[in-house]
Amino acid sequence: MKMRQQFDDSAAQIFEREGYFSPVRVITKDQALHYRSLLERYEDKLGHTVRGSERTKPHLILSWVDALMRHTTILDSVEKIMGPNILCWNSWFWIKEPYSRSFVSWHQDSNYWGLDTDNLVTIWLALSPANDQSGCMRVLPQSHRKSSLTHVDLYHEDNLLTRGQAIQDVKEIDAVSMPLDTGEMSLHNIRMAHASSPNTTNDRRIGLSFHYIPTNTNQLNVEWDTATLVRGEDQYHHFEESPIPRFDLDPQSLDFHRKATDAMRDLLFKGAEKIRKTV
Ligand SMILES: O=C(O)CCC(=O)C(=O)O
Repeated sequence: MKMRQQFDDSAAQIFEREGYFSPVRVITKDQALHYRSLLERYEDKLGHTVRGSERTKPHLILSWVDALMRHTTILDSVEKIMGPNILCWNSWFWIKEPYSRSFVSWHQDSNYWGLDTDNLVTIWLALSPANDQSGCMRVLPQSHRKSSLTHVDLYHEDNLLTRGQAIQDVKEIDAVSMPLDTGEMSLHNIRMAHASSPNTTNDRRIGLSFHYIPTNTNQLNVEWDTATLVRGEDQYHHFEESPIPRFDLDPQSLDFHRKATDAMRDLLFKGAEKIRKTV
């Protein structure tokens, strides 16, 4: 596939056919380094690197993540895929420390997010170099066209996925890497099978993902879920509208973040209780 730097109409056609597109420049390297320094300042305040619920929905408590979630280049790209009415359902930090064994097993997010849309787009923004050495994402082209693949929960301490969900019969030879320079993003569909390997470099591999859905999406697996309207109009109100942090760690947002990340944890473990007891 020819790599382009802009998500234009022909890129949108490639996305629809292949299930992914990469790379697209969103911010300059210097801007990305600035955002990385804000993340690391937050980690200094926490006294540890982000973990657990701190990885989930950081746009609710960090105003710079909220701003990135609304970046025009990102939203213009997403609009080409799903039209003008867009919610951001979730964001996540995906960090692999230098020489860490952290990995992500092959999985399709559609399998456990409970959303009734095939149109969710994940944006993965690199705040440091993501390449084969640092463990960039790999995808199985066109896997978004296949019906749901069978996953098993393998619970591995180095797996960045909560349950270690894994598709087992993947032919690695069919996989394609999505290397990103600092400040670039990749896009992939919710049904796309994807994975990543450990970081063998001396720098952190830092990704920030945003997950956008059309406003008519329903949450089928839990009673209560949250999302933020980032463009257009929401005529459906299927999700509780999230408050916007006025500044980093806005006390008004901290409680909401706690409730929203508890709900997300329940969602991610839904259906896994039986297996959980046996591991
Ligand atoms: O960061 C990674 O390596 C995997 C990220 C991922 O699974 C996702 O963004 O859905």
